Amino acid sequence: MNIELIALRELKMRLKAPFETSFGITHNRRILLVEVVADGVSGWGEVTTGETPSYNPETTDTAWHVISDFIAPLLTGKTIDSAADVATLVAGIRGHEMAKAGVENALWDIEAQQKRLPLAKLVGGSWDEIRCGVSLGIRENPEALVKKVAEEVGNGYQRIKLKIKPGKDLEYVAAVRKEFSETQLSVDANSAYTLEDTEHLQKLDGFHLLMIEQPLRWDDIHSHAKLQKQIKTAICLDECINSVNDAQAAIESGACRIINIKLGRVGGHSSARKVHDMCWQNNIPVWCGGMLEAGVGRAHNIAMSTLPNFTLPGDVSASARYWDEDIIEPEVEVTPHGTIHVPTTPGLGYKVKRELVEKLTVRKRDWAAATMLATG
Ligand code: OSB
Ligand code: MG
Repeated sequence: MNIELIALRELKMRLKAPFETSFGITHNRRILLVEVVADGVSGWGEVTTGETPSYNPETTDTAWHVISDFIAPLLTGKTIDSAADVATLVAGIRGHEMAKAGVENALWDIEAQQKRLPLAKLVGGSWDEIRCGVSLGIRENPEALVKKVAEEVGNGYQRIKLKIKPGKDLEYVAAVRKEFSETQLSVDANSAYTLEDTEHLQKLDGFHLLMIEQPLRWDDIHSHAKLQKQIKTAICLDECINSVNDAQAAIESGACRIINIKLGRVGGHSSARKVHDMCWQNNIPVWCGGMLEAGVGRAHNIAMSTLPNFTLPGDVSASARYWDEDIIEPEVEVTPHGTIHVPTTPGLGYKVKRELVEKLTVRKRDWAAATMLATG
């Protein structure tokens, strides 16, 4: 694959409803899209950073910087055998997994088109339908949360995840569990607690939750291992897992019984597959986490979720939950039994709506290989 062009753009997209986590409220997304052209074939990737460095250290602006000043100049004009080679080429750049993933994943889309394979098949997936859950932001009161849960259970979602933080936890979970005794429920703390809250967190054991996601510090596997020994509820790590090495450290130390794989957080499809395999070999089930993605990121998440050890419902849900109009067609839709049918056409399986993308773009920059400039 001869990388002829890399185009980076920022889109401004308004969420249909604000999303509140323990670290803040998001109204508008600043989304970076990467389009790569190799051998005349165009592929798309999405950078899944937040606007602020509160989930992980990356932001829309750090990714813009790292892609513009390091990744795009490094890759433009290079010839590679497969998309997975991108990870090796950018290995000298430390961290910035989401920036790297945005570019690497665009090349996976291209490789899948060239091989006439759906992306899901190229990454090694086997499911033809994936299981979906929803992640619900923090609400003003338990009643409002119960109402939202009822709506999403009614839509067919197979697992409901509640965002929690100190002061907005037990009472909310209790209210939901009271109304929904059979529903698969989990909670996500986004690092809002410390080991000093152990006794408090033990109280969650009474609600037979599927898991508690990332209760402690974003970079602290060791403390999660201590906590897991003292609570019955399975810990699922999110923020702590940026590589297969992190997954191994977490598994070997007993820091979690489940792992949430986010394609951006681990650096793209090649790394995600390694994390998946490490978990699979150790009987740790995985599921696909979400970052309030637009359609391109969502499509990549669907492909990844077809790997065999993705046995728990992920946070990959319908486009219409986030956007008035998504940037892909068809939009991502969820069946009444809470699944998404995996596309079977080559590449991403969804078409990027170029006109809409253009309309939403607030800045754009591209890099063309020298040979391409010469030939126009
Ligand atoms: O921790 O999973 C998380 C959104 C932004 C940052 C972190 C997280 C989330 C979500 C939303 O839970 C998942 C989604 O619906 O995309
Ligand atoms: Mg999470």
